[in-house]
Amino acid sequence: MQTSSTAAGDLFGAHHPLAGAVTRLGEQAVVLRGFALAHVDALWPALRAVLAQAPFRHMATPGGQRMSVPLTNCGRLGWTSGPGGYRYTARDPDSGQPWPALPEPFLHLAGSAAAAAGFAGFAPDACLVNRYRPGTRLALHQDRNERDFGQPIVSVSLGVPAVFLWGGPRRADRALRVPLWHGDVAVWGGVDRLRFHGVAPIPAATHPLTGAERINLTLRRAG
Ligand code: MD3
Ligand code: FE
Repeated sequence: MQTSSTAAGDLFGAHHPLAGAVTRLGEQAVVLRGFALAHVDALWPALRAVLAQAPFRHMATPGGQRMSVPLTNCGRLGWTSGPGGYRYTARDPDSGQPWPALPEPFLHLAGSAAAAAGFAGFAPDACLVNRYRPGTRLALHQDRNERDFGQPIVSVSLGVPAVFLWGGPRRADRALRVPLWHGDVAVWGGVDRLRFHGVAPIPAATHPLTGAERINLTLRRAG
């Protein structure tokens, strides 16, 4: 892992230990430190509106285990899990309604972060929203339910910091521990798209915006 600092400037706001830096995790994987800070004022109310329409819920794994991290979605397609496996659906299975539309501030942030990481023209059609409370974690896994692995994934961290686990192409590969703070945006694509990854148990901490929670937005081109 290599972090290079550039002049942060006021654009990023204060309070981020590395705002403006770029942490390179792989040939085509970077963390843009504090990139979302300038977008949070627009993102947050848009996220509240999504949650009012499609609240967080615990899904079950295909094996029947309750997932500890509740989730919801917005966009044309939403990621779901259940006895039928992992899949993208056009409707919220709880309400029977289409998922809420992808808010414009989400699209704007995803497109500009992808472009800054070298993936011009990224237009996501799916946003998975994960909510982490203290002690919850996400076990090492690969994301392979999308149609085109050539498309990048943009991930936005909000609230309480977390340790991201950045593995290799095989589950047994040793994972690097990468701290992610409020406002960090990670972009993964190309040769790094199928790396194993996860989230270590979230510490008991509070953040002024989210309270005890970490919220992660994962924007993808799923269809
Ligand atoms: C690296 N979520 O929902 S996003 C997931 O913080 C997921 O909620 C995590 O992993 C979270 O599937 C991490 C980061 C992420 C997403 C996809 C990746 C990292 C990735 C695909 C390839 C490599
Ligand atoms: Fe994942």
